Amino acid sequence: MEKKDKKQVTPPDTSSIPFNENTKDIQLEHFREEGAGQFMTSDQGVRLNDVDNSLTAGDRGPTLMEDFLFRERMTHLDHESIPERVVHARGSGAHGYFQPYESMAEFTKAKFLQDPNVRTPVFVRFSTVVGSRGSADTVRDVRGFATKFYTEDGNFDLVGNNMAPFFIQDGIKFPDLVHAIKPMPDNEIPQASAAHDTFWDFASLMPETAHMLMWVLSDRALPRSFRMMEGFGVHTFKWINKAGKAFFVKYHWRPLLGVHSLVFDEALKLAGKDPDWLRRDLWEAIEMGNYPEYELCVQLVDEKDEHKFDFDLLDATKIIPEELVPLRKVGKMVLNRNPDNFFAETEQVAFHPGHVVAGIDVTNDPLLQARLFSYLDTQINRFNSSNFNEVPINRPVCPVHNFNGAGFMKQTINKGKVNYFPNSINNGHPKMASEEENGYIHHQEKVDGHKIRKRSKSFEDHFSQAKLFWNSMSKVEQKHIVEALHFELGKVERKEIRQRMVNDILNNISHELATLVAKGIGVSAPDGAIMGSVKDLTESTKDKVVNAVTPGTTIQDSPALSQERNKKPNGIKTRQVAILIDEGYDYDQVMALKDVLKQQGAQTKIVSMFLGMLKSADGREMEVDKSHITTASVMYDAIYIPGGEKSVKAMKEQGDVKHFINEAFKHAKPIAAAAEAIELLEMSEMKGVDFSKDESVKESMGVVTLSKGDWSSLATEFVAAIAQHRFWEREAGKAEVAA
Ligand code: HDE
Repeated sequence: MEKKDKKQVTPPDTSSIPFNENTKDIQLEHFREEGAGQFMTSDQGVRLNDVDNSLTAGDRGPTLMEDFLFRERMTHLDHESIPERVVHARGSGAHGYFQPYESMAEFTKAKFLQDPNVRTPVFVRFSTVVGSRGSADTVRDVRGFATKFYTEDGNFDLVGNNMAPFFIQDGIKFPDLVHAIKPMPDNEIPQASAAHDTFWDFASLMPETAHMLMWVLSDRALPRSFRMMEGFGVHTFKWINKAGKAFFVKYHWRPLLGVHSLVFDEALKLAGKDPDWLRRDLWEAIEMGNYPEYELCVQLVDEKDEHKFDFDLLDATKIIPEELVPLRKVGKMVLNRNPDNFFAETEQVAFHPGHVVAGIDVTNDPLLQARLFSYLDTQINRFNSSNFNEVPINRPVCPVHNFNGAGFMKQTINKGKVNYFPNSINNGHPKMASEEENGYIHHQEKVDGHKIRKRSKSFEDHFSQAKLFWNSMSKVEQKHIVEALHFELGKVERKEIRQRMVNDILNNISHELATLVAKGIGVSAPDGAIMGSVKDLTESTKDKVVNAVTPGTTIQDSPALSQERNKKPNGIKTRQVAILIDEGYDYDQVMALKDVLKQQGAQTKIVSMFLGMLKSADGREMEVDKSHITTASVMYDAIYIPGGEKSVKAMKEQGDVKHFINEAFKHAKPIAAAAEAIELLEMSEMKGVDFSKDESVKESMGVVTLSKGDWSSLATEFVAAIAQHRFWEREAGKAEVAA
């Protein structure tokens, strides 16, 4: 049982950055227009008099060809969309800023990382990968985490994911991967899901996917919120300092609210109840001033240590375990403004891993090299023009002077007679920048070899890190991976694919995993472990933190990979709590918890059968926020049911209330009840919970109750339970994994 000490609830370590008088806030002055108080005009600025009626010949006659106003309006509608992104089509964006904690000059000359008093504007787009633009937010999938830094030295794009490795090693396999995971080519089924024959056929034949599969099958594929999700740059990049010294660098984004996930059943239900779950959560948090915050951290490796690892730093299916190279904090990103226009900003933002600034360079990772081609190419397809960089959301904050501009949708009007270089007519301007003037200079690297089409030998090991991931999970997380495979492979119609996944992929990761999965998907369990069982490892190294390991060491357990084992006391800020009541509720019991939850930064919603004002037992009134039909337990992190004889009696007859409670319990969420409301819980399906009553507050498997006495003690215990997020002991017994 993984039980944390509940009393240790302290606010998150926000490592705040003071906004002192010297702070320079670089402004993103993009062209924004508001229609308030203005006349409506045509595209040419002509004031309009009637946009309700077409120009017709007579009262009931045909529309005239000459109706240029109608044609202008209709043409715009007909052309209102651009091709959706082939992957990462569904996304949500936000503006904010990034500020370093200290100068990184020792490692990079990138200007935005030099001065802790400079705030650089950013735009972030979070996305799902597989589904189309209208698909649901909560599906099992990788999430994109792409950040555009508008630095004084030009735009830097950090185009990452919420998972640290990737499926494949060489970009030439990307079209196959995308085709396999996208819906089937004949019937376009299923939408936004990997659970079909083509994806698992491909995966079962491609052992290099093994490590990433573990991540995608883990709880990380079901983030509770974009605000509670890690980000990773995936590839190894390079930083170069003023002296020309290079360091290998891996990027990590750490959310200050901690990393939390949904359970799969909850994610499936949310996809129907609120397909915009993650988008709405991000938008509303920013509107309410609860700005999402992430710390940028890096793992830095000296160039001379490149070959000291038992994997290749250029292989994007590998991570550098944090126990080998610890994370170093660089600065903080705060997302504090919603976009004004979804299309103009979130849809039109164009990222590219090749958008780098002086002090940052790419490496020879073959996956990254392929991306350097693909992103420019895909933007040209989306915009039908190479001038996408002139669209406001993509424009740098620093001046742009070059001769690239002609072509579709040119925005800037460049003046002068010269559009070539070198020239003498314009005194050689615009001119080249020297290294001292922050001119971009690629880091020099000796490259010498034969032209070959062959994978490097150092890329051959596909299973060690998949094993490491499996070994590092808590028991509950391992159980979730097994259940995810029961679902994903259970949807595969061809038995030979299911069997191949078990024999050729899973059994190479863990014999135990392969056996548990085989049991649930109707195929035979493999005979024996091909590469040795991990059972002993799982038992012996679990919960031990391995520190200060030097490069070259092979590690068997990385607690940092586990969300559960790595959980920090992050408080309950922005958690959603439903308070279930009906007429005759106890007003004081509602307010006692509502006030404390609010103080701690959580949000409460009063839920009842119908909307409107609801009378308490002593005649005071309260407004209902959500009716049963408009909400569901899956939209909350926790629930509270106050007493009041009449209220509880009414709710005992309401199927929706019973379902609400049972579902929250099944999803391992904290539940609190006061006085008579405890009877409601006793009637529910809460196996194993201790309801024996006394006069002090009681917590049993995340169910917090108090029959009478001081309601503030109920509030304190409930806050501690919400901070724990989920109570996995309720899942025990369902499928004992790795036991
Ligand atoms: Fe992408 N990817 N990708 N990708 N990717 C795109 O570019 C591609 C990869 C990622 O919010 C596309 O503008 C190739 C890794 C994000 O606008 C496209 C390869 C990582 C986004 C493309 C990869 C990513 C994209 C589609 C393998 C994590 C959304 C639309 C060689 C480091 C950005 C677009 C946004 C989008 C190609 C692999 C992250 C087609 C060829 C690894 C977050 O260009």
